[in-house]
Amino acid sequence: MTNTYVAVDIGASSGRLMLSQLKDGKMSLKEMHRFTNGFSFKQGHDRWDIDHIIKEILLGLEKIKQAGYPDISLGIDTWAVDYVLVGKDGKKLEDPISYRDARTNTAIKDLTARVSKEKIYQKTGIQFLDFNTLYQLFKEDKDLLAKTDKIMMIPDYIGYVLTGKAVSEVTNASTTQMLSLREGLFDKNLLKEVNVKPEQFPKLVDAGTPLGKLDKSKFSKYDLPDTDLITVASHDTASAVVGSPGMGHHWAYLSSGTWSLIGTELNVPENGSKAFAENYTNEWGAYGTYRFLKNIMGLWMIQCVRREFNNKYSFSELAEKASTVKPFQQFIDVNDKRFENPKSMISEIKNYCRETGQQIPESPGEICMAIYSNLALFYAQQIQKLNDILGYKIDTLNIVGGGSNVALLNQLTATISGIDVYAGPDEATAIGNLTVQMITKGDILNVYLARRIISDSFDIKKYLPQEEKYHRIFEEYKEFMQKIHQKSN
Ligand code: LFR
Repeated sequence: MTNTYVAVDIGASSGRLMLSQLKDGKMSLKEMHRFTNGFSFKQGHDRWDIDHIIKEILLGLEKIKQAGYPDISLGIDTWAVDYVLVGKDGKKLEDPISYRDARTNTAIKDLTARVSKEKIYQKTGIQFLDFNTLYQLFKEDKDLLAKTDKIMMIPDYIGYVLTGKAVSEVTNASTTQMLSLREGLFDKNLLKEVNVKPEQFPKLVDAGTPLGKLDKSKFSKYDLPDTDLITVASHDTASAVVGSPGMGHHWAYLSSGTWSLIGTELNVPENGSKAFAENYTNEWGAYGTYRFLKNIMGLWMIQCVRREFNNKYSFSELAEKASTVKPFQQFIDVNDKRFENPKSMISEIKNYCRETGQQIPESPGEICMAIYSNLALFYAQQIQKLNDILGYKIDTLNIVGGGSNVALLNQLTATISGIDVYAGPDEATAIGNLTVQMITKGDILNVYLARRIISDSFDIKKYLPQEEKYHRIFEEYKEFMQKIHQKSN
C-alpha cells in the first residue's frame, strides 16, 4: 500500500490540509480542506483563535477519512515566533497573542539596554525583529508566566493537543532568538532576562522526529483516520526551504507569502559583523542547515490593500491592474515598521509618498504596482547584500510560495537583480512538510533526491533578466534608501 501523507500548513491568513502520495518518482498534491485564519482584538491584544484552528484541522482530517484514506501520516507547520502558555493542568492559559500586536513596539530597545545587541547576535545569530519570542516574553504578563508550566510554539502546541506529546522543534525554536548557536540549547542567561526557566520549554527535537499517534479518544465527535504525527520543519519558512527545487548552483530562495523571506541555505552559520550590520538571520533548518535570510514585508501589503477594497478583487485581478501601470513611479522602503500593522495600508503608502515628496499612487493598479516595484527593488538589493556578506555570487533565485504566481513581480525581480529566476512550486511549504515526513518514513532517501522529485513533479517557470533598462532606476533607488536611512539614524 502506498503511504498517504498529509501536511497541515497554516499561515497568517489561511490554513490548509494537503494530501500527497509518491508514485513513479513523482509527488502528487491535493488540497483536502482550506480555512481562513487571522487575529482579532480580544482582552487587550491581537490574538489568534487557536481553538478554531484546531477545530478546522479536525474537520479536514474527517474529510480525508471520508475521502477514503483511513490511515495517514501528518505533519504541522505554521508561522513562527508565537507561543501558547500552558498551565499545570495541561490546558492553555489564554489565546496566544499575535506577533503583530503592539506590545513589543519598544521591546528591542528596552531589552538591549540590559544585554547588548552584539551579545545577543553573537549568541543566537538571529535577526532583530521586535516580535521575536524573546521580546514577546519580555513583555509578557509576569503573573501568567509564573502560572505557566510549559511554553509551546504554535505548531508544537497543536501537535500536543492532538497527541498529548510536547516537544520544541528546532526550526521554530531557533526563531525565538533564545537558542545558543554554540551549545545548541536554550541560552540560560537570555531566558533569565525574560523571566523564563529552561524547564518551561519541552525538550528540543530536530525536524523529522516521530511525535506519536493522534489520540482519537479525545475527539470522539469526529470520524478521524488513524494518524501518525511526525514533527516536521514546523516553522513554515523552514518547510518552504526544504520544498524549494534548488535550481542553480549558488542558489538563493525567496519564500513569498505573507512575508517575503529571501536568503540561502548554509551548512555553517554566518554571524559575523557584516551579517550583524545587515540584520541577517541564521534560523535553524532541517538536516543541520541554517536559513541565512532576511524578512521582507512581502505580500502582507497586498493582502491588506485587497482587504481594504472589501476583497472586491482577487490577487490575480490586482496583479492584472498593476500590470497596466508603469513600474517604479515611487520609491518606498517596504520594510519600514509603519507597514507592519497600520490601520490603513493604503493611507500609510500614500502618506509615505506625500512625506517623501513623491507621486501619490491612487488607483488599485497604481497602489499595487508601487508595492510590486518596491518589493522587486528590495529583493534585488538583498541579492547584492548576500553576495557581499557571503563572498560569492548568487546565480539563481528560486521563488516559491503563493507569490511565485505573480508573473509581473517575478519578471521585475529577474530584470532588476540581473539573475535567472525560477518560480514555483506555489505550495512549497506544504511540499517541504510532506518531504520531511517521506524522508522520516523512508520513502525518500534524503533532501537532495527530494528536490529532484519536487522539480520533476511541479510546474516551475523560468524568468530571464530583460535588457538593462532599469539599471539606472536601481542605482537611484539605492541612493534614495541610503538617504532615508541616514535621516532616520
Ligand atoms: C512566515 C513567517 C516568517 C516569520 C514570520 C513571523 O510565515 O513564519 O518566517 O518571521 O512568519 O512568524
